[in-house]
Amino acid sequence: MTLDQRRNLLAEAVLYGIVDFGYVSEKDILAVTRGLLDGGADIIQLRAKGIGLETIRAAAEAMIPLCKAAKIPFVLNDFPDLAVELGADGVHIGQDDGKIFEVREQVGEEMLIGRSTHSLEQAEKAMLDGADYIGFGPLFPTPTKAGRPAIGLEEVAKMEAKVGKHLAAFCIGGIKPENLRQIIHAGARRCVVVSYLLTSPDICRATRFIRAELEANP
Ligand code: TZP
Ligand code: MG
Repeated sequence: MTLDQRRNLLAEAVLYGIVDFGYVSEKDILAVTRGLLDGGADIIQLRAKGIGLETIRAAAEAMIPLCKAAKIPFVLNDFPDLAVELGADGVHIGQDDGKIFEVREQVGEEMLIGRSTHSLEQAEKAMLDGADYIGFGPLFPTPTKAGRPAIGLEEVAKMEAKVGKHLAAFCIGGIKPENLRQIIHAGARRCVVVSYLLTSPDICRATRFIRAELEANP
């Protein structure tokens, strides 16, 4: 995928899915990835905290062909060097994973860089520092990132006006059908959903539902 294709897909993206080893066992990686893709996720990330590099590499190598076939960007959480080696479309880094310009030097000009942000200030800084997209959250308390205080919904509109106008900004954290309308009403246009999708009995159907809601409420 060229950089232009990656950027165009990102610009259109509304739903970002994550295959998170906290919820998915190794043997289910492919089925879960397929469920997210078939349900209409616009981007897929592999997130594997505390997992050995070889296991991460194997999971990524299984997921990448599926993402390629679906023409959906594959993003690796952490590990910029491995992202380059795998030919990932993007790398996602947190606030403690170094400066964006340093990661840019590692991954080159062709790869998307996403940054986790937890406040309006961090979101603006990530944009100015050259992130291609941001995650903004958690909006609600979430077991996926336990212990991190929720931002709350008042910040969403401010973030969308200052940052989301200029780059893809995905709201994240505790998002599920029960609060989806609420976040859309607060101004969110794009989101990342992890635990709700990954613990759904039918991942494809759950993904389709979230996507349809996001599209129906622009
Ligand atoms: N960053 C901020 S909140 C979060 C991450 C990775 C977790 C999102 O997962 P969930 O299960 O959708 O709350
Ligand atoms: Mg990280």
